[in-house]
Amino acid sequence: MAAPAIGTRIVRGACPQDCPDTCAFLYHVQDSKLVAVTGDPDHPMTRGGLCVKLNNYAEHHYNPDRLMHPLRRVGPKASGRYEKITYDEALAEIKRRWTGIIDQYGPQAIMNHCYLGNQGTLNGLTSGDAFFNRLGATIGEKCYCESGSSTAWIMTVGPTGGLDVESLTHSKYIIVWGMNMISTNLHGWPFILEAKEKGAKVVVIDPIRTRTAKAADWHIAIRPGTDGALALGMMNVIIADGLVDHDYVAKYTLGYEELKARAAEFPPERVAGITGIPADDIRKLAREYATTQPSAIREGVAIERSPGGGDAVRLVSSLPALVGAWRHVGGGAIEMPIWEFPFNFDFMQRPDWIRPGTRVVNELDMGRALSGEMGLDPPLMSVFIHNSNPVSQQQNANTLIRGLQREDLFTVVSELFMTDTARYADIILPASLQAEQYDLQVTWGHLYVMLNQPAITPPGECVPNVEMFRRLAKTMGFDDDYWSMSDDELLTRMYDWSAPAMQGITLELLKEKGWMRLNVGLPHERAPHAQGNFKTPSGKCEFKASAAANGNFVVPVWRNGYTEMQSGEPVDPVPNYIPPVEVGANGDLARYPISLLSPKPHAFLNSQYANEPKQRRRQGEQRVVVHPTDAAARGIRDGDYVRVFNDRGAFEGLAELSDDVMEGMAMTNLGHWPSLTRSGSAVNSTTSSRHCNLGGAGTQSDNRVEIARL
Ligand SMILES: Nc1nc2c(c(=O)[nH]1)N[C@H]1C(S)=C(S)[C@@H](COP(=O)(O)OP(=O)(O)OC[C@H]3O[C@@H](n4cnc5c(=O)[nH]c(N)nc54)[C@H](O)[C@@H]3O)O[C@H]1N2
Ligand SMILES: Nc1nc2c(c(=O)[nH]1)N[C@H]1C(S)=C(S)[C@@H](COP(=O)(O)OP(=O)(O)OC[C@H]3O[C@@H](n4cnc5c(=O)[nH]c(N)nc54)[C@H](O)[C@@H]3O)O[C@H]1N2
Ligand SMILES: [Mo]
Repeated sequence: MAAPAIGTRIVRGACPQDCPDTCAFLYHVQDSKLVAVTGDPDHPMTRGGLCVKLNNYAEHHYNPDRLMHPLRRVGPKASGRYEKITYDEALAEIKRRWTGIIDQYGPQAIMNHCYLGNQGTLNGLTSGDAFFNRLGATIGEKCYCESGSSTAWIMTVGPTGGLDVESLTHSKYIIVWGMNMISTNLHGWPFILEAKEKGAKVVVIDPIRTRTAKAADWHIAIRPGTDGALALGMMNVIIADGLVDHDYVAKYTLGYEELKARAAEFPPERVAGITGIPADDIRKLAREYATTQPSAIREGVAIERSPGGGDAVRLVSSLPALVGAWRHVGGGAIEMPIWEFPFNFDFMQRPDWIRPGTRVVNELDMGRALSGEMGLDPPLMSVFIHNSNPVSQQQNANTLIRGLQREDLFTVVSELFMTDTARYADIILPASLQAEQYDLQVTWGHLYVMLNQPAITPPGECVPNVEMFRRLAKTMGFDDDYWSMSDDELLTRMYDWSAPAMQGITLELLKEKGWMRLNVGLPHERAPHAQGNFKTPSGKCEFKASAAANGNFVVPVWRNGYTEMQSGEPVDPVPNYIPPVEVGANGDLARYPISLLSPKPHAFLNSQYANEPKQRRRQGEQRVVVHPTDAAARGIRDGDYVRVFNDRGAFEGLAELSDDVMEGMAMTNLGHWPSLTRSGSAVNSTTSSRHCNLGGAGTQSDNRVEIARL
């Protein structure tokens, strides 16, 4: 890095985004102005470079469209007509409306909807939980992402960080499974490249020939939602060919005989019919994976986005134990290492404030709840949305829009920008951006504790989420100590600083250094399950899960800390292949022959930066990638505008013909703001409300549509 200009002050920070990289920032400040944000060259993951989304992050703070003051709606919903009010007026209005709703319907008529616009401990996923639990509101389960994978991972290996991404340099065989790392985990990719340079083979399992697939040694194109069958087919071959590590299995696993019986039902020929992968490729993959040690699996979130996604993650996460990959440094699997951080969720989320019997609504069902489809009693009369842009990101968005249009619904949105969701708000509260706030960033892709220190003051009346909830609590008359604690007092209690992983790490040291590695073994020596030590009830890798006795549960973190297990549908103790509903044989193939995927955009972070000119140029307009054969059958040429539709909704985009997608399949990127597209709609107008079989997650990959030339 070049030396900073004279008069420049450097402040250490951390990227706020919902991304496995959580980069270490250097804020460059001149005369109280943020002039640049660069990546810390000393951080082992960031290595000095930021991604296309964040490399003009300083300018993002000065985007003229930022919301600076609270606003009150003065026209019809979504008309965009607002008047500027003071923060105190906004708080008074919220109190007046909520008090009325509570008097008439009780506090459960209010629901919080928060996701990961910001990933801080103070300002992130759990930032509203304590407040809304204290209020007695309906509990919102936060199931946009990873809730299915994490439930599955915890059922199989327990809450363990598993393989460290930095240890991948020691791997000899790496499967990137349902992840487009070069777009979504860019700073993890160099470790794979280093392994590749040392001779490792890199395999990508993805329906699409992505940038990552193109950079790999072998791309295996799989039909969406069939990963469970592929894992069972691999197990079938591994067992039939005598490639099981029987010593490891005997000592450190549970339920091998049951798993073996299940795998016997999935010979490669059958799996080929389900997945579309040639049987010989399944055999080759299984043999190479089992015999090339250390072998590693980098699991992407996409595996969960299908009706059987939860069991698919259980099966994929069972593979390393079967072949003894965990024995080695660089062997095993990565879901997310977040489980190594000693959070004190009881303090963060205050589940002790939840009143017995409080109802739970999955945030992904907020549209159905608001539009009356769920028949809730009392109905939802108010929603508070922060850190999230559900009109763009929630599946089956048209149902949500119908709900948000209700004149009797009181909607508060805390935002940085006038997003498509904020347009439905009655009151908008302006939020501060990362260089303006203090936080300890939560990370889910590496093992460093990251402190973000404020470099500049927030503009106008913008405040961090943590301060917004302090003000709301005082307005609502809550007098608990919690609401008077400083940021540092809160952080001191939100982590167990005396846990072994935190030895030697303090807030004081973090203020000086910016980031520190957890004490969980160094990348070149870490093999956390070489001798079992799984964090399951049995201490073993559970091919047959003890936790299945709890039914279909949601990990408490995603549930405002609420731990009462929801037994709902039973869960098979031994994972199985559960076929997709729409993409599979039962889908409406005649009317909707195309299966549509909506992976992450390269230049946006979910819907963030989709309003930034530079990132918009880089991402281009909303496109629909169609296979040439399907295009020819519909008279679609490259560069035509097309309409993509099903019974749930429609959107338009620019057709791009490519065999990067399989025949019968199409792809469009998530993240475009509906209001910034030509049709005023985006991919989630077509996705369904269905859930994955575990953890309440979504099924965005199980979506059938038709495409027509405009
Ligand atoms: N640039 C960028 N980076 C991001 C984000 C972003 O929006 N933009 N978002 C962040 C977030 S919130 C997350 S969760 C991560 C997610 O990062 P990834 O895990 O990479 O997630 P996706 O883009 O959803 O999907 C990855 C790949 O899975 C494939 N896929 C879809 N369905 C299936 C399936 O059924 N089976 C298999 N095997 N593959 C399938 C898709 O084609 C896609 O290429 O990325 C984070 N990083
Ligand atoms: N079809 C389809 N849909 C998907 C997915 C898919 O693969 N396909 N992926 C899903 C996944 S993995 C995820 S994680 C979700 C993401 O869903 P969201 O978390 O809702 O996604 P974002 O677009 O990042 O929206 C976050 C919003 O928070 C705001 N924000 C940022 N920082 C702050 C802050 O400090 N305070 C406040 N008050 N607001 C802030 C941003 O401006 C932004 O509008 O989307 C899901 N939706
Ligand atoms: Mo996500």
